[in-house]
Formats: sequence, C-alpha cells, structure tokens
Amino acid sequence: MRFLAGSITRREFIKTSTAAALAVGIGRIGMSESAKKPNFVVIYCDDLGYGDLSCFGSKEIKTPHLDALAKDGVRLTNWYSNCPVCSPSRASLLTGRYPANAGVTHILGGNRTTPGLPASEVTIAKALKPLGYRTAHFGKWHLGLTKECRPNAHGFDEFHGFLAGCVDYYSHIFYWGMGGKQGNPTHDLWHNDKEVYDNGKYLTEVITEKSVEFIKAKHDEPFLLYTAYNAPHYPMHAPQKYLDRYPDLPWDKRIMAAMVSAVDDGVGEIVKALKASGQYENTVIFFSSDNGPSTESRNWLDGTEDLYYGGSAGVFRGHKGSLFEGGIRMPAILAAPGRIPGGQVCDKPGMMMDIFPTFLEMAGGKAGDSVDGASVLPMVAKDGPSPHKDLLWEYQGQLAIRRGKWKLVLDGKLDFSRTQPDAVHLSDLEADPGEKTNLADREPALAMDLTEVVKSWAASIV
Ligand SMILES: [Ca+2]
Repeated sequence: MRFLAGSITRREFIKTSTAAALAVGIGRIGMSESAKKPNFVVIYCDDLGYGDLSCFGSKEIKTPHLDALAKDGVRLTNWYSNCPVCSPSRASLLTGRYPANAGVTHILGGNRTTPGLPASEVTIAKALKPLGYRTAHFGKWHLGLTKECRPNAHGFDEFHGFLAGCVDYYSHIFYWGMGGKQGNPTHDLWHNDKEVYDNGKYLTEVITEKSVEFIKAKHDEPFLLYTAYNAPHYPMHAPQKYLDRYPDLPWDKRIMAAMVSAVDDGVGEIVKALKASGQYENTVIFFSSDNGPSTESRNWLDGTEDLYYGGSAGVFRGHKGSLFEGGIRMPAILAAPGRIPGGQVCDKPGMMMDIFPTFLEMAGGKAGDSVDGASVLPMVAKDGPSPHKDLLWEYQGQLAIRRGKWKLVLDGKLDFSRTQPDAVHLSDLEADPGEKTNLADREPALAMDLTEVVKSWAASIV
C-alpha cells in the first residue's frame, strides 16, 4: 500500500490495524505539515427531541449556551439519526456505517456479558489515532460491555462513564431490563477498565467535569473528545437548582427542561474551557442527539402506564422507535469557528454516519470504501448539495427512505407501541413536514419506485 510522507509517520502507520487501513484512505492525506489539525468535540444527547432547544424552537426550555454555539456555527435543520434508538444510532455515528453494516441493529442489554460493537469495526477514534490524535470518551457508551467492545478497545485513550443504556443519575447503577438471564442490577461507572464509585454525584455534571478536565490538560496532539450525556434519557432525575428555573411547567415538562438545562450548562463549560485554553478557534464542535423523544410510560415514575410527552419532536410526527421524522430528525449544530462562518442554517439532509468521513477529511485523511457516510463539508461550508441521493433506514420491520422532498415510510410505527394504519406512507416534507397527509395513492409510481429502492437496500445489508 502506498502512503505519503508528511501527516503520518511510518511508526504510526504500522500501528494502524488492517481494518483501520480499510476504513481510512491513507493515500490521500492532503494537508500540508504546517496546517494545524483541528480538535474535534462531539457532544451527544440521549433521547433529546428536535423541539427541546430554544434554538430549535422550544418556547419552554432555555438553552442559552447551545443557542450561542448555534450562532457561532451552522444549525442543521435536516439532520438525521441512522436509527430511532440508542445503540445502532451510536454505532453509525462512530463508524460512519449503516447500523447493520456496523453489526449493531438493536438496543443492547446492560449485563456485563453483553457483547456489542464488533472488534473488527473501526471507530472515528481508531481512525484518527494514526493521524496523530489523542482521544477521549466521557459518558454513555452503550455499544457493549465485554472487554473487546469497550471504548478503550475501540480507539479511545481515555474513558470515564458507563457502558449500559442508562443508569440512575446519582448511584450510577443499571437497574433496568433485569431479571431472568440478565440477573441483578449492576453498578456501571468506569474509568477505563477500572470500576469507580462517585455515589451521589449527578451524572450530567460528572460528564461535564471530565470533559473540561480533558480540555484543560492542553495536550500537545490534536484531540477528539466524545462527550455523550445520558440526559434527558430516563430515569428523570435533576438537581433542584435546574428545576428551580422552571417553576411553572407541569412535572413531565419541568423535569425534562431541568435535565436539558444541566446539559446546556455543560456545553457552556466545555466552550468556556476551549476558549480559556486558546483552542476554540481550532476546534470543530458537533452537537446532536441519538434519537427522538421517548413516550415510554416509565418516564412518569408515578406508577401509571400513561404515555409520556415531556419531550418534544417539534412539528414532526412520531417519537423514539419510529421512522417517521420525530424518531430520527435530530437537532444538530456543527460549529467550526475558525473555519466555517457562523450564524448559518443548512436545510439539506445529512446523517449521523457522515460525521466520520467529514472529520477524517478535516483531519487530513479520507474515509475508505467500507464507510457508508460521506463528507458534508461541501454542503455545510460551501452551500454544496447533500452527498446523498437517498437516505435510508430500517428498524424492527419499519423501512424508510428520503429522496429530496419525498419521504416514504413502510409499516411505520409512531413509537415502540403505537401503530398507524398506513402500511405505505408517502409524504412531501416541504409541504407537509409533519407527515400528516399520505400521498401514496396520488403518486403511485413514485411510491412504488421508492419502495423497491428501500426494500432492495434493506435486503442487501440485513
Ligand atoms: Ca437514546
């Protein structure tokens, strides 16, 4: 294999695994040696809906720090998760591949024997290592608990966080989905492979503190920081000081707002640390969420079985678990203050799997053929087109495709439990972003064409 001298040393090259070489096109490193590689910060939320930030239209939740980040960056209004649930969405973010191609198609369990992201997969962290990056992950992993699946095995130099899908925010114990084969609840807070205890400390603030410490350490190398908040995922916990900001909201919305505010304060602390250490202008920050808001009745915590509507998908139909827009259309911000002019809005579609190739390109590398995503740099920075003719999804029997303004959903559900009658649902997202009117009978040829494309794609990857 040919590689160019300059941005990568031979020693670093040898350290790169065969799989990493496949995922990173080493032959096209284009940056000059003098060009300073950017730092990357990914801030990922959990079950945060499209409509729950003030810069994305919330009238109830105040997010001044995220609003400021949006002013310094580009607000992505047609940005999609690759899957409407946690683990597959995160697998796509980190590998640049469709969930099935990354080997993660469903929500992973929380037992310490639960496997996850295969060792053969190349994460963005592993791909950036040979380009000279230091890497850290703080917060929620949810891509497997066995040793070969953990963050350190997937290219992160440092990890502080938890491995299952959620934990109690104060005891950091995973209580859920247990019984039977799963066994008893398990404590789930780790520093690298060592179990650590921080009882009583609010998890969102723990994740912020670790992220800020990492930034303040001022490493010689450029860095990738993956800060994955568990908020505002169940269980609905928040310190009183955040609840006090929303005295007039009903409980379901008040606790949601408080949890999002704790994240927003964290974003403020991260940006402040980047500015104080002189790194803000050379840092690329991507903020988003793994899937839409959850209607799961457990969120109520009051013994009822009512659906929960504390989180908002904005104008969109559907929630977590749905391939209608509410399950997959995410609030997203890409800020690169020294590289891309701020205050912009990009309404062309992109997907979570595009972050891997976008960052690789900005770091002077190039994603290889095994990656399904594509760089959105021309789209975001130069008003170029979306790299995707078709955006495709499959989840638990549902299929969806977006082509331009058209969106087709097959056997769509509204969340995990609610069904709807139309097996074939075609929408014009420009005229009807809420997918209220089914145009499948009015546009039968288009519906059939999109059906064939998405079915053929699904058959090719599952
Ligand atoms: Ca989630």
